[in-house]
Amino acid sequence: MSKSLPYSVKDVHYDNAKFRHRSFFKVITQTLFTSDMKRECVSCSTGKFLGLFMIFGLACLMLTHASKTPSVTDGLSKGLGTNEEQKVVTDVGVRFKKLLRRAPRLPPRLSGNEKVSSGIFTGKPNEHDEEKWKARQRNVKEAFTHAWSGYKKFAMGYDELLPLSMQGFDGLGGLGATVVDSLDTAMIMGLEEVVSEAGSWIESNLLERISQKGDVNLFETTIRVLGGLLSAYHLSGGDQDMNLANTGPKPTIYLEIAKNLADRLLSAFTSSPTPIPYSDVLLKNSSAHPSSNLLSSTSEVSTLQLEFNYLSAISGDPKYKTEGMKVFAHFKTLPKVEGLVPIYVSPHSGEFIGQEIRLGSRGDSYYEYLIKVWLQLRSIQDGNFTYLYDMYEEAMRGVRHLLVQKTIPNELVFVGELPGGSKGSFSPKMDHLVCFLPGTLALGATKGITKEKAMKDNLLTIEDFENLKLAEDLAKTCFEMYSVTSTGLAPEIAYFHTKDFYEDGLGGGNQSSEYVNDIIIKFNDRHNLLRPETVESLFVLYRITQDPKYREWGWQIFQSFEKYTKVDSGGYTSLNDVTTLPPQRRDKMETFFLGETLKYLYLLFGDSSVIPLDKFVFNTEAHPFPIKDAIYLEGGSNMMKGTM
Ligand code: DMJ
Repeated sequence: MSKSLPYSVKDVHYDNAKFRHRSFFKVITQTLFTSDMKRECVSCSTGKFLGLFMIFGLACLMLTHASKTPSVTDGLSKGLGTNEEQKVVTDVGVRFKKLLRRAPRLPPRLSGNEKVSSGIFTGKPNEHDEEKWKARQRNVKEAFTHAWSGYKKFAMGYDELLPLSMQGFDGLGGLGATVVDSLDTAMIMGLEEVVSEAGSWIESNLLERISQKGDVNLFETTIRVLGGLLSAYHLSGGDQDMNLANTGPKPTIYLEIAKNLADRLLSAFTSSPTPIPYSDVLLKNSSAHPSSNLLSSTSEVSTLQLEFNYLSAISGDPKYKTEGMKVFAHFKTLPKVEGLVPIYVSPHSGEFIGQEIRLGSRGDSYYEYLIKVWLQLRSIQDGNFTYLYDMYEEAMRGVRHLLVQKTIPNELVFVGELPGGSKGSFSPKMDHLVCFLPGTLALGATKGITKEKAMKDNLLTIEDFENLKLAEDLAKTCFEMYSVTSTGLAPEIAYFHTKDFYEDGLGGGNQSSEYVNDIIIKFNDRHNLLRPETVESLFVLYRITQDPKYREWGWQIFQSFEKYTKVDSGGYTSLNDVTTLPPQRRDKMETFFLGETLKYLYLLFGDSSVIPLDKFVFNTEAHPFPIKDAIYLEGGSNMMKGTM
């Protein structure tokens, strides 16, 4: 990985004064000094004195409100703001010096990006802003409490709440998935009562459920239940770093259950004749079998490793990591299309099946885990896992080359699909699931630190900049998929108007959106399942770029969830159609609304030092695991021993 370029040439195009924002003071002074009044004033000596006095005073005002055009320095320090930076803003002399050595300006940011922005970046958000975001964060916490109260009242111990029919439903094998998926969100939010209720339920019921239940999906159980237990273990003080839970069971309880569950899940690997695990596990007798079409999804078999690696690290038993990592080692050897892979793989032959390539369903988190597993393991490796980074980089080049297109008429950037592989035609279709990608791209570019720091330390390559640019462009498209609808909520799938594709009369319903002709929403795709991917990306992009517009976008989305998905009796519900008002409701609260959507919104509106992205990696279900050199060292003897 080259570390040579401080920034891409693309980032310093030109300085076009026409587009630059002019402050109120500039407008006043410029008007004043070109008017007759100015000429009359300077024609007498009092006038001259007054004129000079005014010039001096106005110059001071201009300097203290110095040009708000985003410059390299401004753009990068936005939202950061130390006390020192704040002082500089009010210190005319220092400000003047700063002005003299101002770095080249970035291209102006225009239109859509600015329309919901809270203002031009001026360094640290002011006190009013901070209070505003704290209040908004409290709103998210209240939403979580409302969601949990509905679940507790009507569905405690079931996988999911059906909020309209006010009952529980076991759609994920019957392990009380909502309880486990919600627990670490409650810990992060400091909701002790929920931590205690969820923790006690887990302690009293989960082991028994695991030993008695039948079929579960390997991937869903790993990311939601195993992932939830592992982050609860960490956040409650399991490996001693932090303790966000003053209540609930001891961390070793979570670890014990996690190991029991993972031991059974391992049968999906050990029963398969290849390194590709079967998709389903019969928990009660630790046996596994393939799905009905005999295939596994590419994303499913490659989205287990963060969890299994961390479990190996904290249990001291390398078997979980060994099995999980065989999948990636095997994928490394398979042929790909510019790093992109088909969405099905056979556990019997170990080969990819079919040609279909997409970053939506069945493809998505393969790409996410390539970079996240590398981030998790990179500090202990002797280069052993560099291939993951290489596979990720190659895949992102493939995305940029084969899948990225722009819409007509407004040039929204989207990531389409190749239903027939590289030789088939391009489909301008994007699942909402693809909206995980902006966050992953940004994380992959800076490795979790801010863009400002990465640039200062010369860490970004041209490819990193290209990935960051794509991340920002795509995040905007994902946000517009919400804005374009009548409800302000995104559909499950969107199509995009291109030179080869358009269908009339299928807009999102919000006629005031300028993208109503760019985004096409087919009848069958109009539902919303309370999914997290867009707010996940907004959270990561806010942490990395510090651009406040991502918070504002997140706030708009949150308000729409509040307005259209909240159920009075408790909980939130999926919708059938986001394009009509009032929207028809679906009667299901997915576990990831509590595990992911509300967690990411809460973190987006909060202090950036909570769960920092260079010290934690979030699994695909938003459960954070620590990245610590020592605990991931190869071999059981070097791993931190479970404290049981
Ligand atoms: C979650 O279970 C995970 O984020 C997964 O990777 C994709 N689907 C859902 C959320 O939409």
